[in-house]
Amino acid sequence: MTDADEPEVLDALIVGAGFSGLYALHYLRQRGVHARVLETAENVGGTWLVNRYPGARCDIESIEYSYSFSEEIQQEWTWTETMPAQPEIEAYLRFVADRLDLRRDIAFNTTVSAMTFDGAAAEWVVDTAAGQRLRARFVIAASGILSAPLQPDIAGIDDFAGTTLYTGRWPKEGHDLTGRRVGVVGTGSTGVQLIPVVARDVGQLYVFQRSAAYTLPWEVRQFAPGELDELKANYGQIRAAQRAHPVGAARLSAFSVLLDMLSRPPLKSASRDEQLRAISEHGVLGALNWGDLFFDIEANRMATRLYGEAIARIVHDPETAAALVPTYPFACKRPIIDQGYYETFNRDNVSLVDLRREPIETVTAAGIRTSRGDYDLDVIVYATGFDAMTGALSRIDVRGRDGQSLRDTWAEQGPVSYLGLQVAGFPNLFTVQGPGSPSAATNFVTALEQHVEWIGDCITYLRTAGMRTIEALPTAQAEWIEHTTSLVAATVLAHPTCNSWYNGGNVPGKKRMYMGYTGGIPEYRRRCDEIAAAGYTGFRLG
Ligand code: NA7
Repeated sequence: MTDADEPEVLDALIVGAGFSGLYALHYLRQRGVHARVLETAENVGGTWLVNRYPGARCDIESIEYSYSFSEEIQQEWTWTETMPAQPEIEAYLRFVADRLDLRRDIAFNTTVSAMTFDGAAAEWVVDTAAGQRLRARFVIAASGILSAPLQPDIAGIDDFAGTTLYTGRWPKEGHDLTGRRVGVVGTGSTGVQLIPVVARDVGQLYVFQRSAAYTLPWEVRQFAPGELDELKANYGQIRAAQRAHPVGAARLSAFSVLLDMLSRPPLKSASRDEQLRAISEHGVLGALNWGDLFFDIEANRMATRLYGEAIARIVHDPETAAALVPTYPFACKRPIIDQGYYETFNRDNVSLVDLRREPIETVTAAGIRTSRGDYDLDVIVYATGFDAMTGALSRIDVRGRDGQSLRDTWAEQGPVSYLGLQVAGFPNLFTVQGPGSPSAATNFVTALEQHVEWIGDCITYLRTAGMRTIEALPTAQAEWIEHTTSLVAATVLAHPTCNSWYNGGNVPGKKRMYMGYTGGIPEYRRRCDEIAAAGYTGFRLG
């Protein structure tokens, strides 16, 4: 890196060394583009490096939640479990970084604080928190969609005298919870994964639940001897099926369970006997496995009631069972994979604190005080989620044409973007998995490979054609957002009671807008390819 007076001009600067940033570096390198990665953390891995909390796991099968671009990598790497746990994903990304010799172009412990577009030079000026400055023709924001943790707005949070842990920045060396009095705040995917695991060790666990979760019980297992080899021998077919699949994962995943539901009979037409048989045979999943829940809010509410009956068959204490029933529509939040979540509430050392009935008043030195009383704790774990999709970039002072602020643009207009690839007013800044792209509504890895390849090919095209800039047109952006929003308009995702990180409803003050593209990756890829082939329709090239 150079000093402020003699800035190096890179062809491309990549922000983040997670799944997206690593592939972006490799893809650009292969095309002779001089690129460099800046990464806040001390190693590669992105969100899979810092979310080291007990129980952290992906909800897509390992053989599909992995890069498809390299036959060598997919043959050489060995997954041990069907759904990969965090340590294995972290190790996989380290392996990839070493295998492709990526580290020499990554600056670790380097946080980007500001990025300013210099219109005259058609370059980005990138400043780091340590005061370094770089210049680059293009910036690729591979800064992650779930990488900006939300600091919960709870009074007295800093007054706690015990240990405060955040799932999104879990200590590398772990934290021994054996015999401790532990409070967990948050029951999204993270809380639901963590709670059954820590419950086995702690002395007493209090689960502070503001919104109950819908979960999909799941069996995760080790691969049987020879099973992975057989899968690897068929990787060509597996990847082809994955590419053709709307969610970029053709095997079992949280998404495939949801998609399968669409072809089931409607709940509204099911007899009471059929409903009860469904929960007798399939537990909570039986309550949700119906075709009309996504589009018919009444059917969705019926499913919630049935779901409550299924919980009551598992959880012994009726008050706890009732408190575990969600009050918002199923499927408006990401479905959660669960291994023994409800059973955990039958343990003597686990208590549910229903914040709908007794809200948190303050954190004290001794623990958490709700409207009903004090819970004395040794450790508080916050599993309170992320400012998704736009959070990581909004934390950087990004200035586009004429000093336009990206943070302000998204605050005022909502999380706008053209294709999730660029925001109008910010030339030469590409976002991997930006809002309005398949991203979180699909297998993230399949989606990011498509994004990285499209961006890399675009940069190569511009260089070959002697062009210096590419910029999304506001009209194209507006049409795209209208399109992505219209795709979910008739679904529960757009229901006013749906508050999730998908629509920004989990962040106080964030403008609500569904931030995914639900038309499926193949259709999205077709549109992106068509746009590129037509000379980048909807973009201004200069
Ligand atoms: P989520 O799914 O956003 O869940 C966060 C949880 O934290 C949720 O239950 C929240 O309740 C709760 N929360 C947030 N702030 C507070 C405060 N102040 N008090 C009490 N409870 C609070 O995040 P996750 O990390 O679990 O999962 C995110 C994604 O990561 C997941 O979908 C996977 O794709 C991976 P709320 O619902 O807002 O009432």
